[in-house]
Amino acid sequence: PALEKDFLPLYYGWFLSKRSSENLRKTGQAFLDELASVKVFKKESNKHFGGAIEDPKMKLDLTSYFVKRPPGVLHCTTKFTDFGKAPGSEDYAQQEAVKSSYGKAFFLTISALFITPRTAGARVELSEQQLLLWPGDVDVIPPAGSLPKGSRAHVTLGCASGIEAVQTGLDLLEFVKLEKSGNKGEEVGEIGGGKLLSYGNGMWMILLSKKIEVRAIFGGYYG
Ligand code: ACK
Repeated sequence: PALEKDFLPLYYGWFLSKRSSENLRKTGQAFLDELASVKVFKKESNKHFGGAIEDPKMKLDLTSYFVKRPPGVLHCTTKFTDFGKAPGSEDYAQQEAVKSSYGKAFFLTISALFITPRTAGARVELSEQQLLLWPGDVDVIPPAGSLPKGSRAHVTLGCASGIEAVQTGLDLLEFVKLEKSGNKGEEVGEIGGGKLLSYGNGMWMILLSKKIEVRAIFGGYYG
């Protein structure tokens, strides 16, 4: 038996393999490049992504707009434990599913990519088994309240200057909240990977016609 409490990580999550990370980054970049050349997006983008364009005649460079990109391999956070300081950390770490899955390999399904004026991310569709590792207290957006379990599951691909990565999951919850309230997004056409939806306020999502499977190891990040 341990004499001291376990040292908890900064966060738990699934860490994509190097190859899956590279592929997902590439797919994300291709999405940004293609989106930037879509007419309706260009028309709208001045308003929401204006910071990225100096000359309005120039193509918006979304890759440099989302200038803060996660270093190393990409991940999907399950629980942000903040080295044990975050509420519910100990409970989460003690769960049987968390302990028995630690270090195990998974396939995650990416069903959509999204951007907002703050963040770019990939939406993760969790299986029943994967939902066992999902905390009960993170799919909450005040004042709308709780959204279905796993609603927040995402991989951050990039953040605009001055925006922290925590925002990506909050932005995804905002999409889900809009969906719940009847705004399923306006279909504005097909681009390379699937159906492009506009939710207003600079929120865009592409529903992948072919979902992406990524390999990932469940574990903790200690920084
Ligand atoms: O992109 P992410 O999911 O958002 O992955 C990073 C990771 O933890 C390391 O910063 C996420 N994160 C940061 N703060 C929080 C928080 N308060 N709640 C949930 N996730 C967080 C961040």
